[in-house]
Amino acid sequence: MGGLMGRCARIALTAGVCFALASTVTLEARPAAAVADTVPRAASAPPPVSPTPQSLARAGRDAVVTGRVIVVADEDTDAGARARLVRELTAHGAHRVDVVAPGQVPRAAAGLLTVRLGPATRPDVEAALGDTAVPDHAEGYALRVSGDRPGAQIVLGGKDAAGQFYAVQTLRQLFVRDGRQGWKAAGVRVSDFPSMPLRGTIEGFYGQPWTHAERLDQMDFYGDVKANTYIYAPKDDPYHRSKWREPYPADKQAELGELVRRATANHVRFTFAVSPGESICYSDAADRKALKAKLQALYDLGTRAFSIPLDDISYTRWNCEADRAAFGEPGRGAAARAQVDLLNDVQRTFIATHEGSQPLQMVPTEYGDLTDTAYKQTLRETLDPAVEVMWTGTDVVPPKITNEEADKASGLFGRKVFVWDNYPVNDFGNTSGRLLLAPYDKREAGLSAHLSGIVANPMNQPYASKVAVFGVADFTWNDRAYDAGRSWPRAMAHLAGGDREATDALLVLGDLEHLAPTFGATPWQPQAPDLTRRVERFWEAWDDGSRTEAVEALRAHATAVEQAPATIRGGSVQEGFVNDAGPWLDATELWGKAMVTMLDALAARQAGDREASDRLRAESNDLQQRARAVRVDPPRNSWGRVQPKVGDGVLDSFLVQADVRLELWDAAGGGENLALRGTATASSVEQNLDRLAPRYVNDGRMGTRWASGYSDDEWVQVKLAAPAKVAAVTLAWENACATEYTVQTSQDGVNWRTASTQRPDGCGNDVIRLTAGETVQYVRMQGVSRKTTWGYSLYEMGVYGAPAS
Ligand code: LTM
Repeated sequence: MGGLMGRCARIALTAGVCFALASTVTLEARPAAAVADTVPRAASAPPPVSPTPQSLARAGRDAVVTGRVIVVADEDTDAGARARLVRELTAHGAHRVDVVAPGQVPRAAAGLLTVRLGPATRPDVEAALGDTAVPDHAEGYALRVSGDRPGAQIVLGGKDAAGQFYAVQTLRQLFVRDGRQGWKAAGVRVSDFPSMPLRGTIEGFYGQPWTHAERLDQMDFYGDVKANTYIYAPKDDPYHRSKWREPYPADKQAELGELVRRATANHVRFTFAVSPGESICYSDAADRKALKAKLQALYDLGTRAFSIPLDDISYTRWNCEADRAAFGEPGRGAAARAQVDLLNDVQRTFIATHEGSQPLQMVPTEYGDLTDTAYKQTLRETLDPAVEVMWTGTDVVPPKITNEEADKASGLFGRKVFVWDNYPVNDFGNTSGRLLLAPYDKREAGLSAHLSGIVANPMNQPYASKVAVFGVADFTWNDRAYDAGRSWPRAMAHLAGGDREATDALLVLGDLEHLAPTFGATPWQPQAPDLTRRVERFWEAWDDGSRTEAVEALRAHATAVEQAPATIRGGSVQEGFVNDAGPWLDATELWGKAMVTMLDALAARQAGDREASDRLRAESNDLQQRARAVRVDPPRNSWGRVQPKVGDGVLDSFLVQADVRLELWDAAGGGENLALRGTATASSVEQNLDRLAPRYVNDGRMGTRWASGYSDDEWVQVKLAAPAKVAAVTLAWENACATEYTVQTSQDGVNWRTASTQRPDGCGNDVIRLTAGETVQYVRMQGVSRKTTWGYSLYEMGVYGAPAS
């Protein structure tokens, strides 16, 4: 006994923690009165908990964390839950944590905080939970925190091991300060469980896969947000797709083993996906053997969940002649027959024979629509009912997912579908230069009734992806209580380690990285909604004559933009996020400075100081040039070394507009984007596709675009509604941009003057300033040479100036 106590005392000194599942531990009791004195009255609202619990109510007093805490646990207590509990108690005021078995809580523990952790059916846990309901639901838990006399007690009872772990994850968010030094846990009763069985991410993007260290960090993050699924499916891991037959080299295999262990400790199912569809011969016994050997290698590492994605492959050709004989001529029905044959075989001869394996998952080749076809019919009728089928929504990137759509998808595939949600993934053309930091949104409450789960396909930037994944975890845990507007700041607070200033800075950045594109013309999340409102209010007030107030209000926000990067880099925000966002932070600081300086220029001009105004305006334009010169370097995305987009279409438009107002100070109504009311025409349209028609170049939307035929000598022009004095032209280029072009103006659309020749060093947002002396009605971008073999592609062409009359 003495030996054990001695060890405990030593450990307590060094690590602050003492584990002793032995029954013989005695403790010196802290005087009960000292504890009772510090017991606070129950505060009104408990701290916010994410994901939002199904039921959380105030109950009794808060429980003060005493210097020594007794944890009651046994061999049925989840190891990960216990380790985390001890860590959290230590971080919140416990200098010593003694872990004892049930029934062996020492008498001397009176007055100390007691924490019981284990299965909800363990007698001491059950008794202490009292009338706090234990949900009859996998991964569910009940939690009771009570500071009521005689002894403060916290009880965490899990329906299963994951439930215990999640109870601790909830408790860790209930600690609040007790005076200056101490901590207490809010007095609550929680009965909680997830609405969806599968919650998490699928690393399923193209481009540079995450590193091993980044993946390990993600597993811890998923544990924190109660996400239980990580599907390993990086398109550019050769052993996942192109070299699927080959085993992982030893070093990669060792990493995967470590990852599986870290996932398991966090109650995350590491799901191994292998994508053979580009080259498999479905009917070939050797290929099937190779596939199962690949799965077996991962099973041996501890993996118990498997997926066979068959997305982004062709079903108009076979990979071997034998498949033609086995399944018929290539086509939707034949492809489905071949796939089902393979998948049923894997489900029945591998999954079903490997103990502990979860049902096989698959991604159909038709994953993003609601059209019934021979392919879906075959899957629906012949795929083993145990197999989970993934679905991305009504498109690759759907603008929304409704209950009706999910219900229809379930009908088409003959089972509840598992959503592969292509947000915040940024591996496709429309996301070029973007970090996607908007909240997870537009998924209808009630989807849990129709889906088996949702996994987000994240960005190549793992830490920046946490903003959206936090929301996905929140939504999938409790879709009916999900509120994007409430969840988003909590995600930022999580990244900022709870620091308020850093959270606010992240929210400012998030607004500037808010645009979420679809594969089509219309983004499903708008760019910079907060800044847009502020700019609109600015121009209204400015035009109403409240110019000083207008400048003051917007300048305060512009200063917040300018300072956000330094705050984010200040130490509280996760370092990985700071690295992921580096180029965007560099650019944001410059854009913010440019905005502050331009507002100062407006104020100076308003005050009659033309000289100061001109100087400040030039300074702002110089800062904008520098902001435009920033590059994402080195790039992690397939879109390469491009300009990081920051509040594009809002912040840069404001600056152009302000600049033009200064240029045309004496002209009435100066500064509008006159192109919006003009008519666009072009020399050609790529493949005569209506969705790339010239009218999309001046519709004011960054998600739509015009694209030309594939030659250098192409142009697009806007005829303004009336003759105007034009001070600036803006061009927002897609990846197919010009390496050289001219901006031409004309009064009659026949005789043209070259106003400027441009040779940009990358595809970004160009601003071309013109001398607004002349009255013109036509403005044209005339291509000279192209960057790619495609044509020219412009999201928007803006023409800023003042009507001539
Ligand atoms: O969405 C699916 C099922 N497959 C691919 C993904 O790998 C890719 O990341 C996304 C976004 O580009 N699009 C896909 O089609």
